[in-house]
Amino acid sequence: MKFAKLGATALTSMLAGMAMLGTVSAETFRLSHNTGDTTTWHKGAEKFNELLKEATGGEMEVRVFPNAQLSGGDQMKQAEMVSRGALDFVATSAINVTPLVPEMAVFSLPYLYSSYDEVDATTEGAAGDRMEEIMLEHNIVVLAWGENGFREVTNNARPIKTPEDMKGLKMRVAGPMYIDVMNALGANPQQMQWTETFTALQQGVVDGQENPIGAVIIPQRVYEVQKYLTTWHYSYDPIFLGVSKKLWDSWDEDTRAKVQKAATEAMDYQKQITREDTEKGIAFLREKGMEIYEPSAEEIGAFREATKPAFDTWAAKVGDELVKTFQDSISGSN
Ligand code: X2X
Repeated sequence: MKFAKLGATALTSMLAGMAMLGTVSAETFRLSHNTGDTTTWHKGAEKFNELLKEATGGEMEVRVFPNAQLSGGDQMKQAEMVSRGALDFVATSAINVTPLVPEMAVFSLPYLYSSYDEVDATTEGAAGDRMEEIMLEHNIVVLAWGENGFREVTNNARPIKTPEDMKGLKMRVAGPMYIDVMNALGANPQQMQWTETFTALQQGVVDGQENPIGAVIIPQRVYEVQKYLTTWHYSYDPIFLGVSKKLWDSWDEDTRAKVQKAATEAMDYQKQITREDTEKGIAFLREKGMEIYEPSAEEIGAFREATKPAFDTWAAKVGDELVKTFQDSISGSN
């Protein structure tokens, strides 16, 4: 609409009309996430904006900032900013929160999960509730769980079929727990921002990385700079949509209900498209020239065995009781 072309009177009456419809008082919140604008993370965040706008008749909207722009490119800093109310919303994955809330590493313990049913039993059950309580102690309200996914390993040196194949590989990792896992496998891990990883792979600064297929590897075109992928499913990484407690506390019941509903639906959608894209993903990656290795149950067992020291170290860090809460939800689902 071109205001310049409207007469003053027309403009005044139009603004009055908008005020009656409640559109003038629109409040825009900021949502940060740490992947690119092609990912399912971004689509889930945009869906949240869409649903929230709809539910509030345009009174509330969310501007989505990808690539951890709002935290100066530091993907681990987003949670801390939401925690102190410097950021409104965040969509990020568990591993990024571990510097602030070490317990969040529980989700990604190597080989904790072996299916989506097990994952859903935790995020939708007592385990998820417990994590939400812990996050709330850090002033982050977890509105809903979405999915980054099972993290698969890629590299440019050789096909990974056994733990021995990992030896000596320079691996980019996202967070502290994965450093220990890579060390257990004899690889050389290096912690690096996700936004810097594509170039590092391209230039051979590192040989490989690990990320989920549907949420990240495909939309961020990792296949353009990586030759080999092994579906070892070694670590699950959820994402969540969170809001600062400060902001949440400022809303009345009705507003909270609308925010909650939009968040739940947006993350359900995000999880669904992530699973669909992951399922179709292997064929797509083969078409793009990647060599995919799908290990057998027995071969997976060897990776589980080799990463056990890192599981034990981090189970102790997050606390045995929390691990047991997760394991109980998991065994209840089988
Ligand atoms: O940095 C990564 O690897 C990513 C995008 O998966 C996370 O945020 C953990």
